[in-house]
Amino acid sequence: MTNERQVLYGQLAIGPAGSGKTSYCKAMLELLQNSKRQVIMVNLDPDNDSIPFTPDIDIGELVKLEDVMVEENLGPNGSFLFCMDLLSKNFDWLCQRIEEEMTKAKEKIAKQPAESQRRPYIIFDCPGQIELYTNYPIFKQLIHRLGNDLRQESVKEVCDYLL
Ligand SMILES: Nc1nc2c(ncn2[C@@H]2O[C@H](COP(=O)(O)OP(=O)(O)O)[C@@H](O)[C@H]2O)c(=O)[nH]1
Ligand SMILES: [Mg+2]
Repeated sequence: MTNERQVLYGQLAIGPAGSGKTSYCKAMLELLQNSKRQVIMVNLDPDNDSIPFTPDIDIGELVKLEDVMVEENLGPNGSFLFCMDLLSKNFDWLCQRIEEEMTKAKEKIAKQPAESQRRPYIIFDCPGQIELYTNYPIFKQLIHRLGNDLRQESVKEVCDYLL
């Protein structure tokens, strides 16, 4: 690949709370790592208490559910929506973080033997609250903007895994 605009492939794990999204993301990460693929893991669930992998990007860097509950005097559901609204308003932050992780991933790929060099892959572990998909445009906007707004890369094809 020379001047070709590089394409970033990935998945969003979407489904009801407790349906196995995080477990699925972990299994996908292990599968891809076994084939020497560089993977960028993104946790977008502010209520993901015990993540069984280390996310490269975490919504917790931007906002923490427990802080919102205290500072905004909201219950768990209100705090959750507050966090997602904040993420929506800070979409540029997410794009910037993805670009940073892409740079790191490319540096690692460059050190791999040529025959095992493959494009990085991105996995989003998404929240389970169904109203985020039925009543709010945030995830529709997220997928649309991921395809359009990333300056150096684009998320060209995204598979939604409905669990
Ligand atoms: N029996 C069974 N349990 C699972 C499976 N996948 C996940 N779990 C369990 O279901 C619970 C919720 O899984 P989690 O991945 O956190 O779901 P999430 O809320 O959708 O992210 C955890 O206790 C998992 O260990 C599966 O394929 N089979
Ligand atoms: Mg989860």
